[in-house]
Amino acid sequence: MAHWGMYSASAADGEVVDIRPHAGDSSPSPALGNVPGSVKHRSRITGPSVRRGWLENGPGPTDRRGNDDYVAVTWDELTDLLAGELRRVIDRHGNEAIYGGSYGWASAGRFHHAQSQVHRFLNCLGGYTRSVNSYSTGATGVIMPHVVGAHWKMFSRSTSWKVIAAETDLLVAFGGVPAKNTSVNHGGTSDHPTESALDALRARGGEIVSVSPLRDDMHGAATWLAPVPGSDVAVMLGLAYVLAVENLHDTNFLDKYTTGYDTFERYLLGASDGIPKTPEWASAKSGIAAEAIVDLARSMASRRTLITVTWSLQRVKSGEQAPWMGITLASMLGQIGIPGGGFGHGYGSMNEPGLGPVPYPLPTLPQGLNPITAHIPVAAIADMLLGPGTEFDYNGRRMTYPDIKLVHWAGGNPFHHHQDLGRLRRAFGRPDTIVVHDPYWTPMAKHADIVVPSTTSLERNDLSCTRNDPLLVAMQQAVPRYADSRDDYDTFAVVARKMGVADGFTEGRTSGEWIEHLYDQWRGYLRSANVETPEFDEFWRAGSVRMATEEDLTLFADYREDPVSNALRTPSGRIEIFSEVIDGFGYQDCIGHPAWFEPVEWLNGGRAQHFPLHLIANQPRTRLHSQLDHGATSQASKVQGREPIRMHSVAAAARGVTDGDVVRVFNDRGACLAGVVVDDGMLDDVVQLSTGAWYDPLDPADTNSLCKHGNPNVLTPDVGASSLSQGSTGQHVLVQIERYDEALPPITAFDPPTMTVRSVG
Ligand code: PGD
Repeated sequence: MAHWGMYSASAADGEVVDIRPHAGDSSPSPALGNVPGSVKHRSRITGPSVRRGWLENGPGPTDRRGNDDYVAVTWDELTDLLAGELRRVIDRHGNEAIYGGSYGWASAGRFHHAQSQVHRFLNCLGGYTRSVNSYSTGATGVIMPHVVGAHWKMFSRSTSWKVIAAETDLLVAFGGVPAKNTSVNHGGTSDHPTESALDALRARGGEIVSVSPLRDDMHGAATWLAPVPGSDVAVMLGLAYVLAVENLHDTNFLDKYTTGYDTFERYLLGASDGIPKTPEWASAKSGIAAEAIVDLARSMASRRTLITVTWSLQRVKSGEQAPWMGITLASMLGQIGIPGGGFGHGYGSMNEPGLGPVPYPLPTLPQGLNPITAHIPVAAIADMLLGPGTEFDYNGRRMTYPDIKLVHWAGGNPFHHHQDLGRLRRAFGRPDTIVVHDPYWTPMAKHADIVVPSTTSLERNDLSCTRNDPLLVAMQQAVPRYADSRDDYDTFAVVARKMGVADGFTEGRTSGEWIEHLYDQWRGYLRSANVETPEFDEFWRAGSVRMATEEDLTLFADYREDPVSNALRTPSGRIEIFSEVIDGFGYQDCIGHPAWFEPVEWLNGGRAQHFPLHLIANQPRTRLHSQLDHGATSQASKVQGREPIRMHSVAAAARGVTDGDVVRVFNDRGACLAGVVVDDGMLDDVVQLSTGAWYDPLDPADTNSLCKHGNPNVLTPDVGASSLSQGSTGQHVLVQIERYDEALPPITAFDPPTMTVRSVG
């Protein structure tokens, strides 16, 4: 099982040579094609390694990270060095000085889950500074609990695809429903039903309107409205205005199930700020014709309508507003809680929304208790490292960044997920020590001082399952451990022993015993719910066990049915169109109700005079994030070895470039090369470059170096969505593009660093 789906593998000579998708998968992910050849790829870390400068000079801030040689050490040496450095930092600076936030998707599997392992290990040592929220839903994760009293429930208990296919007459999808993203699911998946559900909706006569700058954000036929990127909230306000002035809004629903509509309406109609949010006003912001907005609003009010908002719309400055305004608009239509109507968030952002949830707890490795209270919103890592002691706002609190001396990372690649990589590199120069566990020499591993070679999930046994999939799967080892790599669990167990906390960490179990223990524990839960499952050995032989999932869900149906007994976990118990709590925070950039905030990175602002193209830095279709970027499917998409950038023919012609050319994409933060694919399925001045090409600096000594390979995060802004959430805003950035006429530098991202012989022992 992988995040991109279930499959079986054939292996020869320690390498996967062929894979077969799960027979029950209706639309297997193309990313499966990256797996063959991945075990022994030259970018694997063959054994424990230490950065030469760290080994020779000891811990401390340095500008050599990302630009140094490595020295191979033995496992015993690595254990001594790692245990000694953790002990030094804890004794001298306290556990708060360890940043163990360690964000990242790592690989599927309930036991060998890298974050759970590193958190459990650090908790045994007395804790660490942690991170909260995610890069996926950084703004949503903070705003939605204020508005509907929940966050993850919006996805895991979303209206089922089956219900949408059968009941929805009009699907209005802000950000579309990009099928490429549904090919992945955190923790794995055994089926990909999105495309067939959309086909079934159409076959029934249902209509789809996709509001997105990219035509292919919607699978199959749809009315395509292409707004200026970043203007969706203005479009939604224009739609809401029509509903309000034409009396098409459902005042009964608003009275019974929501709070604060009146205050919002004063803003909508311009009574509170002097700006009525008319369709003409929305048109001026978005470029969508006012008549189209009026027609759509009327059409929405006349039919069973589901409004969806993708997660990408909240991965921008003021990202809280799109989901908040989406649910406000759906509240005005009054169809929330009715099958096929209402609101959805995250369809097309990951496979999970629309799939039936499992009604039991899943097998889970306990992470222990972290007594350290220091934490940061996850995307504030560079701010924290560069500004120890600095104050910042987060969700109504004034907090202070801790002084981090040691960064301990397992299972993530900040050079994929973070923004403004030049700034991140400077931030990574500040701590005394960076420890990275990864199977591959990713750019993050090449910035580490202590490099711990991990196995991949193909080299170990594990259990896999997710909240919204019926199968608990026996992930069976396909190949032996590569070279001198180790499971993260075994690494932590040995270091824990050295530091005197082995009992707490391992509880006396090997990894095999843990897997069986977690299964048996889970089996016990199910038995108490009168559900029988096979003994572990039988399960392992069979390869999977099927669980019942809840089908035919409608989001908030229970709330609609009984808003008193099933009150939402908000202060009012209702959907908060106006939040007194948020209003009370007094933030200028996130007020008490959904509102339009002019973006910085958008085509209608002053910055566009310098950088006139709007780049959408979205998720790739050929891989998961940066994982297996060297695989066959990902490599086949590259243009002259560079990440493809899609450009409209008008923008391409204006710059004298055509299909297959290499261009330099730049702004005042950085620059990267990319390979042109001309595509008119977008506005003239929109370009699209996915995340995930491994960062590959032309000059590793220069933190702001050109990336030869096409990583858009050298360009994106490292600013929080707002004072409320501080969520990541990596989705949108303004750029300029020019043809690259110099000799093409070779791609070196997948080459291991230079290994040297140590000069001091
Ligand atoms: P991955 O490439 O999945 O990216 O960012 P994330 O850091 O999750 O990195 C996972 C790493 O784990 C890989 O290096 C892999 O080799 C390693 N790994 C796999 N298995 C194991 C294991 O068993 N042990 C260890 N130690 N390591 C392992 C994803 C993040 O990026 C996310 S979720 C989103 S939604 C964001 N999206 C955007 C965006 O839309 N636009 C921009 N510009 N930037 C984004 N960044 C965010």
